Amino acid sequence: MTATETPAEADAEAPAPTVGGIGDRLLRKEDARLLTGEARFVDDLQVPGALWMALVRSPFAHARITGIDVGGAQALPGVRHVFTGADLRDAWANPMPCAWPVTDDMKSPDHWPVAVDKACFAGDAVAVVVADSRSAAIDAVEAVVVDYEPLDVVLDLETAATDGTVLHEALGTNRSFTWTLSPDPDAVEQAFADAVHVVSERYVHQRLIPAAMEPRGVVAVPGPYGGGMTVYSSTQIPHILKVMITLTCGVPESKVRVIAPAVGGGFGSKLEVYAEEFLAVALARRLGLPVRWTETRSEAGVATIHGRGLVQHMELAADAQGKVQAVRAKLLSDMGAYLQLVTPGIPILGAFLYHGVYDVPAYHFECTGIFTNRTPTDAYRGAGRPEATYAVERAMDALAAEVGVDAVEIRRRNYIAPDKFPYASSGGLTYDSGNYEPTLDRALELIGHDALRVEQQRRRDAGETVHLGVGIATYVEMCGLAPSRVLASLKYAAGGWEAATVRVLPTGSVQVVSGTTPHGQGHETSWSQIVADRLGVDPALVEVLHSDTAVSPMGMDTYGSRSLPVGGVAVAMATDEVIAKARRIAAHQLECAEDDLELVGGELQVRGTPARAMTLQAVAFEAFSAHDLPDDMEPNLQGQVTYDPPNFVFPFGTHIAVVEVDEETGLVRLVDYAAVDDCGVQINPMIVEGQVHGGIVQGAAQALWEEAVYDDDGTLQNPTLLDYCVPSAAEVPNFRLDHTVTPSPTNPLGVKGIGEAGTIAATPTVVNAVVDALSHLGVRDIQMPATPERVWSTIQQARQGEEDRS
Ligand code: MCN
Repeated sequence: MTATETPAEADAEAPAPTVGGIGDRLLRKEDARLLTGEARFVDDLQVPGALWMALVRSPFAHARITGIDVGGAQALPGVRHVFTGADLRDAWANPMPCAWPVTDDMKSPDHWPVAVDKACFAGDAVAVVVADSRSAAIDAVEAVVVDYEPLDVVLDLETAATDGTVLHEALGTNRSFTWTLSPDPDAVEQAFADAVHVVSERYVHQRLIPAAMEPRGVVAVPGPYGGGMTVYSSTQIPHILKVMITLTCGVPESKVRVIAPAVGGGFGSKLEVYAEEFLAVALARRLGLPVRWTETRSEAGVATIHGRGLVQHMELAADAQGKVQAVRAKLLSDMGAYLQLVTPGIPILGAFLYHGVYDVPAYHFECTGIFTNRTPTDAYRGAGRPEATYAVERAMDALAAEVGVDAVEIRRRNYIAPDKFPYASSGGLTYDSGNYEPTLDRALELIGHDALRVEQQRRRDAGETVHLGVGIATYVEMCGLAPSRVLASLKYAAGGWEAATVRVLPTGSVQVVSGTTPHGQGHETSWSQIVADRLGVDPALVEVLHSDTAVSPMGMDTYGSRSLPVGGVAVAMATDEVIAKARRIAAHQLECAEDDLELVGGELQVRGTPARAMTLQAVAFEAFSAHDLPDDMEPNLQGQVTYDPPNFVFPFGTHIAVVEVDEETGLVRLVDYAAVDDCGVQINPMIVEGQVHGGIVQGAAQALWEEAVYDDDGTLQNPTLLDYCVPSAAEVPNFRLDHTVTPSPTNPLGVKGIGEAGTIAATPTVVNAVVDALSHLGVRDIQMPATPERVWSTIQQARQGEEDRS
């Protein structure tokens, strides 16, 4: 398949897949152990003799620490030690890392696992208790007496940008960096000067709490290497964590083993290295005993990174027909109190996408990172790309209103035409493949768009007070992080490759070692399908090992919807190496030319005489016994690949939401939703749909329900799930899903990622629907989340505005 195909066309053409091969809806191998309780999460681990750690956290968002009295806590039963930041100063080889210094002059304060002089956000650790039991450690936290001198807080981004109170005195400013992408500033100026229509909007992305099902946890166990450390962590990135433990704690890397056991979701929040991980290692080292910690839910609200948190100024310049000629996006992005692992890079991941799926000749993007007295921000599902998609898709609706056409028409006029791919965007990226209009057409059909518009008008004409709104967004995202050279040009410290080993064991089963770290995405199933499809074996014969740096020493882990387009592709390539080697062995044994062999159903057969054949199992045993191999061949049946992709991949799609908004109460109900996504070739359509389902709910949650709410002193008001509104199945309708298939030409599987797509699309889709429902009342925008109170107030303001104008 080379062009876009609907599923029906693709099925008609493709050869029948093997059972459990590429394209099959194989049930997830992982699920039995997850559903039966067999899976072991960090907190389930039995570690004899382990001490428990609990952290004393600042209740103030900004306060000087003038004294800490640990005496009372130290005297409590079961308490072994209480350490302050000063006590631990010599435990660190370096401050905690930020691996993405986006500009040469980026400012970053030293960030220690336990604060020394002052606390910079409510939740910042100021001391740590080590005790025999978890309850003893938690109780002792209450007995540590800390003297604080509260300081003025820096909370508002726009105020902080102009300085005033400076959070980190040594930096002299709250601005960490300004990053600019402006390939042709004159062209942008000219386009705005010539524009017939200009849209200028300000959008605010509230902070979100990632709220993975499993809070974080860590266990650090001295050994097994002399002077070494085994670390169990609920992390998405065991490989990166291993490097960072060495850099921060000074344990030689060859002596560190990191294991991510079963991990209950992360959504980017576990693409992180945290104070508690370094503390557990440092304390286990100092005390010579295992040290462990499990986060509580309300602790997670303040101590695990937050997502989003930015203000966008978005401008479009368009001609008389509404064809966009230039985009100008300026951002203030909330870093929180410190830079975590990739905090400054998050807005940069969206920087290239503020013109979205539209053919826009001139482009300007700039982002300033601001320090505030709040929990640090970092990657949260979509990381930069939901924000970009929100800005452009909301602004396109505003442009439609300005030009006087509908949301469908403005998009059709501006899409990048399918014959322009690969498309060199004005932002500097090359979009690999795309065909946007079929996803719009199919989504309109699925949702019954024309009938909805009739019903919307009927309700308005009848003077009903529950209004119908239809919101549309077409998105494109860049994922499959990433070509290492591109990451280098963006100043990201690490590479973007992925490693895989595939070996056929002597008795015929297949072992895959992957550098990816699944935490809900079903890699064991997908990777088995890729291998089974190529080898022609049963996927049940394939075992996938991962998430343990001693088993899988090479890897770059799971984030940025990279696992399939980088890690899965590496698995496919390693399988091809196995096949090439098996051919040589079989040709040698069967005394034929390699080209005469074909691989059919797990057997290498001589073309035309299928009785002359060797099963892969027989070939593997020959490789193992090594009695009669071709000259110069190593005795194994194994392929090993480290794959660095040549480009990102660019999934896309169109989502449509239908909402009902009650004018009298402000209540919004999400009543229907259609999503037509294109992630290239699908390995397992059922997993793809699951990813889209979860993604949509997460994106809709930003639009309607979720927000980290702070008071004026910088205290988080809703850290628990009683107050923080994570939606359940009850809040969402059944989704209508379909897809098109436009393969990526940049990898041999033709795949693109899907892990973040739903979240990227859903937020603007739902907000567009809410605004559409109320547009006849004069509402042009609404602040997220669109809670009943906020919707109601917005309607009143719009009414007041209309009255003032008349
Ligand atoms: N897939 C497929 N065919 C495609 C694309 C994907 O069959 N064309 C399958 C893959 O084989 C894989 C799954 O879909 O089994 C997701 O693949 P991919 O898009 O490569 O994404 P990753 O595996 O790299 O997952 C990361 C992504 C991110 S960045 C976040 S955040 C996220 C997400 O995945 N967090 C999740 N999905 C999550 N799902 C769960 N349950 N929990 C999280 O924390």
